Amino acid sequence: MTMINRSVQTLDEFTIQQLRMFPKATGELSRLLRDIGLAAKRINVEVNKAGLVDILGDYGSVNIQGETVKKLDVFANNQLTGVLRHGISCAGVGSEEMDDLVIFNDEVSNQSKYVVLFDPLDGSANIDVNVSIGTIFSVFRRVSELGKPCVEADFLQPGIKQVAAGYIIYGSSTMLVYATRRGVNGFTLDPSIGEFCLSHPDIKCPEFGKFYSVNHGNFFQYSKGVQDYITQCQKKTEATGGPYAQRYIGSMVSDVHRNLIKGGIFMYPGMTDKPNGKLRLMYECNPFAFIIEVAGGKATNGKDRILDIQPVELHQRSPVFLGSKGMMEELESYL
Ligand code: AHM
Repeated sequence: MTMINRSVQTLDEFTIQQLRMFPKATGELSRLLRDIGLAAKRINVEVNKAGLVDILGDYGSVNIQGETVKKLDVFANNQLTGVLRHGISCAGVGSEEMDDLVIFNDEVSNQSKYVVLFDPLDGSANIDVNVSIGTIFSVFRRVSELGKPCVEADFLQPGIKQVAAGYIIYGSSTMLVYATRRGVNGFTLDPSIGEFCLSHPDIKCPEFGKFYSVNHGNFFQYSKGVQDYITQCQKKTEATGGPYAQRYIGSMVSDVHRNLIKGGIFMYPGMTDKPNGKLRLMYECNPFAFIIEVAGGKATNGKDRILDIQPVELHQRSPVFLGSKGMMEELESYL
């Protein structure tokens, strides 16, 4: 018989313990995180089956039960939207997968004080080749009046206003990492009990690391400053301890997760034909900038702090540079 290790704290136990430190807290954020954790467990099950599509039926085809097999990113999007709609902590959601916001607009949701933005399955192009992918989320306290449906302005807040942000990485093990202003904590899914268990308490991003992560194929489309910095990363110098190792999977959750834990810098710069790069401010840059900053690192768009950018539209893109504080400062001297 498997014995449960009582010294291990589950995600629920951890958020409730945090809540007890604030007697006036309502517990809505804990419930919200629990809802996201539940969606993550369901998505995890499907992601783990992804390699079986060839024998179980391709996406879009009809499976043996007569159901249409949904694309995984659509499945993930529906799961997250569904749990948040049926929970009691969220007034509406925005998703990288959907053009428009979903305002829940029912009696309970209109009383909820949070809105959530998410990228349900980031890096989904990597599914076919069994590379880790992830879910990214960002939580804002709404600014509109409680009791009414939430509005676009609740979502279009600068990243500094995030109450929490996090990600789930579907990797060699599945982890949920989330940050509030109080710290960044990581939980690993224990499949034997189906719970996320605290495995990485109080994560700090090392001040310097050994990794730089960037799409080298786009090198000649980057600005001179970025090119010079990348070239510098490949040189041996006393001051930086370089050369750094280049690590780039092309799955932001995996690339940033590694650099958060081990130290390093992640870059998706603007390019000659795409001055704002590829990644989305609200779904990718903001949540990771928040996590990295709470962990002691830095995040900019090459000029300004990501968290200070006032968004003008939900799906806007932004160049992004984030990671270990010392490496970011080195980069800034080139830009
Ligand atoms: P997606 O929104 O199509 O999933 O793309 C996002 C991903 C990020 O996870 C990753 O950092 C980036 O795209 C990689 O892009 P590129 O292949 O251009 O380097």
